[in-house]
Amino acid sequence: MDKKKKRIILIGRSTAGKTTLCQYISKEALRYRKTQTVEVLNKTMIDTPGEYLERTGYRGALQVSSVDADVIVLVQDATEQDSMFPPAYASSFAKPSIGVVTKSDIADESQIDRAVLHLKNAGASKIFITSSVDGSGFEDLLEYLNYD
Ligand SMILES: Nc1nc2c(ncn2[C@@H]2O[C@H](COP(=O)(O)OP(=O)(O)OP(=O)(O)O)[C@@H](O)[C@H]2O)c(=O)[nH]1
Ligand SMILES: [Mg+2]
Repeated sequence: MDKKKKRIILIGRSTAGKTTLCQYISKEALRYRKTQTVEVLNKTMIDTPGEYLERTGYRGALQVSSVDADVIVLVQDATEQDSMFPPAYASSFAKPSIGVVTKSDIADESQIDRAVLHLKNAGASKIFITSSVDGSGFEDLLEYLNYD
């Protein structure tokens, strides 16, 4: 029997690559479109605008939206020096949280290491290093989520 696909909510700053990640997972053509509001894609992915994390007054909206998810996915751009996630942010959701590093195709090893550290500090239990452009790192992630 197929294991049930995990419903995910993607959280990360603007331009982190959340929507692109959804497009890659859905096997859609990658097309830039700024996310303006919470969107449910393919019934399993809750995509959120980066502003909801960046503006502290909006963070409650992420908590509310996360109710429908099985897993919290914290998304960190490897080329981004800083992290928007407060320390132990993951523990504010009463759900498993994983981390996804994006843009590994344009980052060097030290940038990727730094992004992994940001996600560990945020409390991600498992971390996947991906590129939606060259498709690397998705095998493990999709297996974890019971996709395909
Ligand atoms: N090189 C590279 N570029 C990427 C990758 N993922 C996303 N991008 C680019 O990063 C930019 C922002 O990607 P989005 O997926 O729209 O970012 P987002 O996190 O959804 O941003 P908001 O909707 O504003 O919250 C786009 O120009 C993407 O093409 C990747 O893995 N590699
Ligand atoms: Mg988006």
